[in-house]
Amino acid sequence: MSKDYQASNINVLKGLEAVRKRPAMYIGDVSSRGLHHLVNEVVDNSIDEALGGYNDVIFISINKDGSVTVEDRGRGIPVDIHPIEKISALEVVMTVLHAGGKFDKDSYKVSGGLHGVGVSVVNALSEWLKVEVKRDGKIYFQEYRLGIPQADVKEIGKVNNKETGTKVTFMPDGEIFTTTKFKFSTLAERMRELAYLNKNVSISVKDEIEDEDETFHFKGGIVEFVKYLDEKRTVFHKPVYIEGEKDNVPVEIAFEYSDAYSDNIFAYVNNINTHEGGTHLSGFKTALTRTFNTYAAKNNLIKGNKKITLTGDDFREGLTAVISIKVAEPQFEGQTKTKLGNSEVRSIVEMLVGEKLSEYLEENPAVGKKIIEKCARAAEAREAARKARDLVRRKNVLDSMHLPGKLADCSISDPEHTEIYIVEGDSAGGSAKQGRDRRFQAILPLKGKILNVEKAKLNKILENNEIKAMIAAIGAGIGLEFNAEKARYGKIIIMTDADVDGSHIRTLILTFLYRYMKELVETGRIYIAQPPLYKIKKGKEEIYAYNDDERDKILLRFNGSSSDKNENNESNLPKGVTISRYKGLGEMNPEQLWETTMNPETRTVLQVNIDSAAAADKIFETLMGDDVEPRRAFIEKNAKYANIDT
Ligand code: 0RA
Repeated sequence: MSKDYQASNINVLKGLEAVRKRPAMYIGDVSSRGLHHLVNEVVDNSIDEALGGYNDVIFISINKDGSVTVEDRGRGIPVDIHPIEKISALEVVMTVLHAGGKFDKDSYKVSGGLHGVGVSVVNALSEWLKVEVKRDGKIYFQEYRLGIPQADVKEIGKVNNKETGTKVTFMPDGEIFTTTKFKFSTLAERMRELAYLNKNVSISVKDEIEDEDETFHFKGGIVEFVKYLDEKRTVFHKPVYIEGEKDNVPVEIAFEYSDAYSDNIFAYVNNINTHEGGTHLSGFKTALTRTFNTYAAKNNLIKGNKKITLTGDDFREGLTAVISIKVAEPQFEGQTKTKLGNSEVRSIVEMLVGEKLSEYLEENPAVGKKIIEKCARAAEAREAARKARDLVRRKNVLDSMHLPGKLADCSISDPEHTEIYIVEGDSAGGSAKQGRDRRFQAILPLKGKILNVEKAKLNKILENNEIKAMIAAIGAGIGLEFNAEKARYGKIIIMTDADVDGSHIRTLILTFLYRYMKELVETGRIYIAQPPLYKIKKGKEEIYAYNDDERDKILLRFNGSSSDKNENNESNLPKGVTISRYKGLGEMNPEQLWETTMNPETRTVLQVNIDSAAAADKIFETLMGDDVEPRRAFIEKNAKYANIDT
């Protein structure tokens, strides 16, 4: 072995060690989220090949043994001997940090994920990884353990010269991740999004364990994305599609108006959802308002009430839009590094949208007229809502000085240490009030159904007592005037019964928080309490089970025999063991509620985080729309919001 090889080998080992020592620095975290990020990291490389025009299919599978395979028909990772490292380029790409693009400076490489760390990071965090490359009529192979090659790259077969591609299979390292179980829905959700954003690629996801599979290929790209987002809404026109490129920044936008009250704008930079917005988004908003206002004035479209001027908000009511741009060197800023900072992008997007949208409106005057009329109605409603809000404000209902009567506040006031439980029903609220630690836990019981904010105008929303109570208790305002810094509690914990009604109420509360206090959702301050489903008793011993799996494990421990699916069939139970199923929070006494669900030392709470805003929007729309059937089906299938928390 040459000296050079040994020298570079030491650097490789150091690199891998750094990744394994501080995995979160490279992939964000080591929870389920970081785990799925590994797949995204490999897929991003396949997408890069597609952006360069070299690849049109990606296959992903969760294999029987729990490993994941990502296969593409790109050019295949180069395998020739690297001039400096003196080893196969394939080995360099797989073992050296950030080596992915080294060979390929000119290529149109803008993908690369939020962290953009390369496949070597996936390799370093895998118990084992196998790569197969088809290139130059041959199949090459190499295998690694914890990122370390087990042998040199070898040729293992021949193929047709034109057949090229890369296939990576990896088993995440259980020593690194808190969970190594891949979820079909998490992968599928991201692949659906990628397929909309990259219309030339077909992406298949398969789960060999749960026996699920789905293929995503949308020839209409983001136009289809917008239609999908608005599937359950009534739209006013066909989506407007704008495409162009300026100063090497390709811009693609699709939007349409529906009868919804909120706006739903999804902005992507290099396929990454920029939750916090940035220059591309503000460029779009500015251009939209200006272009429509100019068009309306020129064509004399705003009649009647001359006092009304249309604002940016009016042009965004009911707007569903997808913005997708590519930037060679994106600067990501903000709390979650999802805000685009590149200042040149603002004017690029603004000019392109201004120009192309004016053209579109000249060619499609009927659509233009409909949009302006719709936005003018929004302006009138906004004016009415403002009056209603002023009235409410004058009555001090929104003022945090006047806390709602049924709030049992905590004694500490520093939000850093406090939490509020929003509880379904007065009786559970009563137990929670008695069971809580009153120093830092506040309780707000809500009674009956919460208003569905998806289906109501702002003035109606502000008349709803349960909503007023939440606004006043949290004390940070709502909507555009929301100020997270004023929030009176660090954590907002939603506690509802573990039944279909409970999950409906939880969704209504979440929808309200998502639409009107979004920042709390985005910064991870919303949680869902996890009350137990069962109490299992044997003699004096009492154990709580939070799901069916846990129940079965406990029963197995008691007697070595698991209960049947039918939990009411007593004869299946081990001798002397009883199970009670909690139907509602109200069935627990205050001590039990504290012990199982509220004590920070022993409880588990689910943090609500929205990795895919588009998915969240879709979920709320499905759950809150008029159709009862899909809602019921969804709730039954996803008892715990599989798609919005991790
Ligand atoms: C380095 C250079 C080239 C392609 C790739 C890496 C590559 C990596 C992955 C990972 C998964 N699929 C991939 N496909 C390609 C450029 C190849 C060339 O210049 O021919």
